[in-house]
Amino acid sequence: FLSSPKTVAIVGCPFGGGGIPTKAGVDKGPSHIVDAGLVTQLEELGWKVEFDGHQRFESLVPENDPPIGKLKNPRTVSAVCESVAKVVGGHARAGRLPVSLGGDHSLAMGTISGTLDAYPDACVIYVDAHTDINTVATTDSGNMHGMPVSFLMGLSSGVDAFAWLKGALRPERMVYIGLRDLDASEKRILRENSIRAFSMRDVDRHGICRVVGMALDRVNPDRDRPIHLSFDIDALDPSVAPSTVLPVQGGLTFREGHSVCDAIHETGLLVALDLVEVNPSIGDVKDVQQTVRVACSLIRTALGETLV
Ligand code: B3U
Ligand code: MN
Ligand code: MN
Repeated sequence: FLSSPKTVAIVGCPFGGGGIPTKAGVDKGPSHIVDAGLVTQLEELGWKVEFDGHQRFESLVPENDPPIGKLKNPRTVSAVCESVAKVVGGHARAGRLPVSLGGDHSLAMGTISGTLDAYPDACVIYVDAHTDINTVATTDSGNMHGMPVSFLMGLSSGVDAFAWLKGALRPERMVYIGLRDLDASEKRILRENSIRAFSMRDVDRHGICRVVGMALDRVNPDRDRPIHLSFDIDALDPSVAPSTVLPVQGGLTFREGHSVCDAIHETGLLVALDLVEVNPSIGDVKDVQQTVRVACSLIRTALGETLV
């Protein structure tokens, strides 16, 4: 295993095409997070920071993108994610730690593919209120931010537009933390594929530190695999992070969210990080400020900030 990256590459992904069409604005998340001072904050932690700019996806978007089955904007989502995979994979191969800012969580198809290209033995810790694992066959909404994991695991095959996606993520290399809002179809997919999932009930029972420990034991028993942390801000309770599209009561507290990031940092194995689903169009100015501030704080903690 390579020595841990010393340079962070911030990849702004202003994309909402996989989100809920009536709740626009998630594409403005990255600029808010960067404008809040993330680059300086990470430099102060001792990182070299390369701001890779906000990606420009306009030229990739097809003029006409009718649904494929239920899937909304499928060619657009695919093209954007393929591009993100190349950018993230490039940074990872160059020994930098990509921090991808969303944007909606369909982007995970790109970010996680990029990580797996560079580190085929990587594992994924997916922190979310949702499993985002609906397949082409099970999705009700057709919103692709509810589906990235099924594509990454090869459970949604047969869509030509996504032929580039390898589906190489193995179920035993991925684990969820923070779940509390699953479709019945998603519960079945978890069972059928033996995917380990820690819900808020597990956090209630065991405490967040034990949950993260058990999650790592599952995907990284010898603590020798690179880790991709994909953090959906809606894993946090809406009282902590209100400006997001799909708030669900009963989420992680401010400290619990940070404990996850802290524990992952402590492994020394973090190679890529996503922070997604911050939507500055939701809530008032204070809500947005609070959510953006929490997002920056989670990122800093995952990258080594300590309290004392
Ligand atoms: N499971 C629902 C709602 C949803 C879950 N996660 C996201 N959305 N991002 C769906 O639309 O698939
Ligand atoms: Mn998500
Ligand atoms: Mn979510």
